[in-house]
Amino acid sequence: MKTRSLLKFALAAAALACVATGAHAQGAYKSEYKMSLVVGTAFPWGKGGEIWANLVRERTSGRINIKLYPGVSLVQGDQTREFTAIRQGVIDMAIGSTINWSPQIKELNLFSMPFLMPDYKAIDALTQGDVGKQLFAIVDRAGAVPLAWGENGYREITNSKKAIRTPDDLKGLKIRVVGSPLFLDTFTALGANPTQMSWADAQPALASGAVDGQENPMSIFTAAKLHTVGQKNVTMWGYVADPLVFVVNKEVWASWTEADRAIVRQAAIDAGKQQIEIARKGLAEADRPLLKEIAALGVTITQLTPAEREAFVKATRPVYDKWKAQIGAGLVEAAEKAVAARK
Ligand code: X2X
Repeated sequence: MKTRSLLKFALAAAALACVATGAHAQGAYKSEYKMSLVVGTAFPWGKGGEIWANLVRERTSGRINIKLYPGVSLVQGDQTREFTAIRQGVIDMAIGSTINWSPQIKELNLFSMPFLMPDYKAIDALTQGDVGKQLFAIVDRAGAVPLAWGENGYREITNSKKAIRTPDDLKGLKIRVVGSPLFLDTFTALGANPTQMSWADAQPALASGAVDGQENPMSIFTAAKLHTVGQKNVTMWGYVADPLVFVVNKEVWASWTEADRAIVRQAAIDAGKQQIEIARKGLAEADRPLLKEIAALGVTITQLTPAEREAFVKATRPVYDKWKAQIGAGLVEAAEKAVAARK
């Protein structure tokens, strides 16, 4: 009996040692993980962050505790440096726009190709299909672990001066654009005067009239109350949309147990689904009720006829062709095929 219980003890000790070594290879958990976001929980984007963080906290019984850092505050508001900071470990995890990471990952410019994605089904055909998989492999190689897709949304053009119906209406308008040179090319091709600045700088620039207009999803327009900074004209041209990507820093990812990684991944997928629904609310329905709410704020909403829209497609085509080569013709062609085959 005595030897038997000794043996039992030895086996139990060995098992414990294994568990301990396993945990050691993974490394210690931090008391808090920093999640970077451009905007807070008043926006669908920030809501997605809140949902992800809450799901992870619940499902890991608090082992993984995430704090939101909106305003890209971990990189002093410079959203174009967010991806680098994730790679370097200044940021533990993030939900980032493909636009903001495109300075480091040129393939993410795909979604900013003017008029590539005519409708929500086209976005889904890319993110949820082979193209999405290819892009995740690229993000992974660039130095972060991609887990799920979310969505900022279709970026509509707004300004303080006039209703835009033709490319000519954009002539001479000073337009704030985001961090990729592709946007400078697009707006230059349209005859506008684009200027690149961060989201943090954009709002005061609109308020002071230093710039006349900007482009952002309607959910950003309403939550940031852009009608109060002179943006009284909105044109629904749906020229590009920016998906969001849920990622984790590689070292942080490696420090978690297999089981916790699975939880964080599934939580990102679940949060991404919910986040996309929130982002599309009021816009994906046939009558687009959100537009009525915005019009009620004294905003003129211009809807283009197919022919009017085509004039913008034509004017930006040289930019599309130039960037097709820069992004990689193979990837862009795969995207074009996926869009054409969408159900
Ligand atoms: O800066 C923008 O326009 C925003 C908030 O949409 C992004 O971060 C891409």
